[in-house]
Amino acid sequence: MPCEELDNKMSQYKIIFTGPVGAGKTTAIASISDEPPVNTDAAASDMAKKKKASTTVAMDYGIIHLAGGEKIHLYGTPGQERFDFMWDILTTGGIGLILLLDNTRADPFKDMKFFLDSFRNFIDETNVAIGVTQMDICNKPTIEDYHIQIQSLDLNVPIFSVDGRVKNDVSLLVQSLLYSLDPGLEE
Ligand SMILES: Nc1nc2c(ncn2[C@@H]2O[C@H](COP(=O)(O)OP(=O)(O)OP(=O)(O)O)[C@@H](O)[C@H]2O)c(=O)[nH]1
Ligand SMILES: [Mg+2]
Repeated sequence: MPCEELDNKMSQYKIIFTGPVGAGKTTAIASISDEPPVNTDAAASDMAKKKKASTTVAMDYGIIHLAGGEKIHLYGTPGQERFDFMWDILTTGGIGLILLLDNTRADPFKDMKFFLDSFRNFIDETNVAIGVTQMDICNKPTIEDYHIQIQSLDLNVPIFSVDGRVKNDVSLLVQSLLYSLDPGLEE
């Protein structure tokens, strides 16, 4: 079989990162990608009062190469709701969702409910794992508080504290999603 055909037969998976503005989606994909990531960040004037000067306007893209030749494609959504037309486009064909939440935002539980609701159809068909970022800046609410909120929504979702800038943190979050999809993957 020609190498090109063989390559096409290797498994390819797609994971989507979402969450509010500044949660660290672009940063997390850049941290974990095995190839230089693609991003579509643009300067945003309404972001001036925030700590960052740019925001994603279409998507982020990165890729993880697994030992067996499989590839995990990573897509990041824009956080701003005015670009929410991209959300459906980006989830098509995905196997799971990573929801990043920023613990310094005014109401991270409200953010969590909003994104779980916005991606409800996709989550119902796949799975979700949650990473809470910026806990080094603001340590409340705690991960335990998130667990209590999630239980009140009658969901069972892995939740971790992650720093989007730290490859190992993001990697563990991705692994927890893959494991919740297929416990056999742990081996
Ligand atoms: N202190 C701290 N900074 C973090 C952490 N995670 C990410 N960051 C920083 O927070 C900022 C996040 O920015 P982005 O990665 O652009 O956020 P985004 O989710 O892509 O935002 P949008 O594209 O605007 O929706 C960056 O400056 C990161 O370096 C964390 O856990 N702690
Ligand atoms: Mg971004």
